[in-house]
Amino acid sequence: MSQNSARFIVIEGLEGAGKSSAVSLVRDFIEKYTGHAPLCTREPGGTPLAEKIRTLVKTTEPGDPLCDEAECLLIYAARAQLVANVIKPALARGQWVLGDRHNLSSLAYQGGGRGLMSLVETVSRATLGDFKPDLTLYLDIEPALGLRRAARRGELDRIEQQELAFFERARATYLAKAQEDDSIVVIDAGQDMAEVHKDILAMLQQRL
Ligand code: T5A
Repeated sequence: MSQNSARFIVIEGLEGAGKSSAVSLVRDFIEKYTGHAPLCTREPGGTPLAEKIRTLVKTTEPGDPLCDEAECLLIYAARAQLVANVIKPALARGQWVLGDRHNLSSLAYQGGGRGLMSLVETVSRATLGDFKPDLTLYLDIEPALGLRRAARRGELDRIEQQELAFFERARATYLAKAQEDDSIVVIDAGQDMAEVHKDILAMLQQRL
């Protein structure tokens, strides 16, 4: 694999969509396809500083609720760190990068869910410019089903405790963005895991 053919692939979806197992599947596929393991990242997070921001974003501070604008800006601060210090250097040295969430999450959650699309677009342009994934697999799930799956794992975090309508708006934004952008592929994540994985592999074989 030549240096400049390294790609940035991202898995997206609402809570409980099955991103964790999809990441393992895609990581193994990339390793077989390129002969090298990809660098795996998660957002928010993925650098020491960005992981601290992740904790701030996921937890509730008693008496000092995180306002929507601060949530958005914190997430972009974490992403700017990750892109500058981890993702771009990896791609530059020829290593593929596999992301568990990236900018599309902000468009969906902060833009669609919180109604801050104008802020999201402004900060996205200012921090990322035209940098974007080569391919995004969006695992589409009914929010109620995804949240039931997520709840089975234990206590829900600050964002997971939002009302269902928040996730409905986020999902609608994911689907609208996928319609506009050829590099975003929608996978039906409401199926059995085996079916979801079959669809992911078929799509990877076709796209790569
Ligand atoms: N956020 C993040 C923003 O608001 N804006 C942003 O820009 C970014 C980057 C991150 C939080 O931050 C928000 C979104 C999030 O709320 P997170 O922990 O990284 O938090 O993300 P989550 O979506 O919360 O991660 P989850 O672990 O909940 O989702 P997954 O990874 O999609 O779910 P997964 O794979 O663990 O599956 C959940 C359960 O369902 C089962 C699994 O076995 C597991 O038990 N499952 C299935 N069961 C039946 N059939 C299937 N097909 C199944 N697939 C999975």
